[in-house]
Amino acid sequence: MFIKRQKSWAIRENLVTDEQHYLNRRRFLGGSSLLIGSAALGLAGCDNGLESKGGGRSGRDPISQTTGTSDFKDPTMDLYPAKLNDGYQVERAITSEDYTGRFNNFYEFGSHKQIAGAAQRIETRPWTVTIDGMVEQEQVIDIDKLIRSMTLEERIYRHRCVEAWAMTVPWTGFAMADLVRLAKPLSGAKYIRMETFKNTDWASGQKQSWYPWPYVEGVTIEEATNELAFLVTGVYGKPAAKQFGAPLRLALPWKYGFKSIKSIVRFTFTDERPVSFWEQLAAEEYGFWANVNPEVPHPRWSQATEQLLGTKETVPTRLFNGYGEQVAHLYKDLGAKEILYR
Ligand SMILES: Nc1nc2c(c(=O)[nH]1)N[C@H]1C(S)=C(S)[C@@H](COP(=O)(O)O)O[C@H]1N2
Ligand SMILES: [Mo]
Repeated sequence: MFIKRQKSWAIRENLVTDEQHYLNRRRFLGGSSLLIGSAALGLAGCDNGLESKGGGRSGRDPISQTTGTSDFKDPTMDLYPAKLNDGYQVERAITSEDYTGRFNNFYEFGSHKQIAGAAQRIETRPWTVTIDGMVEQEQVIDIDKLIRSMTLEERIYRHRCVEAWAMTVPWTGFAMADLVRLAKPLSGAKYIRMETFKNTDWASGQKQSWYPWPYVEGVTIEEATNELAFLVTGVYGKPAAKQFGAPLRLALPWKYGFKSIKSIVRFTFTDERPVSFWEQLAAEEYGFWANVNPEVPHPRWSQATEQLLGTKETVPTRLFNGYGEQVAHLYKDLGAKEILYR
């Protein structure tokens, strides 16, 4: 079933067949507090036990298969699990890694969800991150040096894809504000443009020339320094599996998921608003702001509700994905539609 190719929108079948896994997870969590992070639970390594009970996966161990970590030892392993920051918890159950690790958007590897196997081709070491543009001094930083210069913590965030599904994930990482501090932007800089790797040996999707590779995203500096903007190095209490966007991806929980760019190689500080990958393809559908807003439908579907991955539950969508308290002030001069587009 996992191997079967599905249209990117055909998530229903998956959601139904995964119910068993979800229930197991709930039982594992004891139904008491669903808000506990993987640091507290020591979740890393517990998934095998769940897997054997799950059924429907023909006895494989899909997590180790899809993460393909056997011959690669992550040099930052000793930093996990990081301390849970309990200022960032949510009322929803954490979506199981068994689900989120196999249902991904990563167009570099195809326009369907089952890219986890193919994504193992990313070579996450050596890896450098370039900080350039309107900064005091350009820097090319080794990823391990960067990670070790930051204080990692775990945060549980909701994630809302523009396709109307949602998940709840325990990310590990550091505040994007700390990267901005490290970059020392010049006073004229207003935006940060971010880029994913470009490597057709790894990512066959990047041979598709009708897409404007590399994947690009952008935020204002105010957004980047908002407390919620989080640079992710790990998920589920361990270094991020490649399909999640290792070794460094963004999490902007109040915006539609496509803003949360994966496998970042460059941060460019600029006074020009960046044009994102999706904005280049369809600006009327995927605007710069892309803040979650139940009142403004996508041109082709409603955004009023969202389906929780791994369950049959559909819940109302919340403005700014429920993070208005932290971010609404950034957009006070924008109208309902502008909150999304413009
Ligand atoms: N480089 C890159 N980053 C990306 C994407 C992508 O296709 N390429 N997809 C985005 C979308 S649409 C979503 S919903 C999230 C999905 O993250 P996940 O696979 O970890 O759930 O990644 C975002 N970041
Ligand atoms: Mo998405």
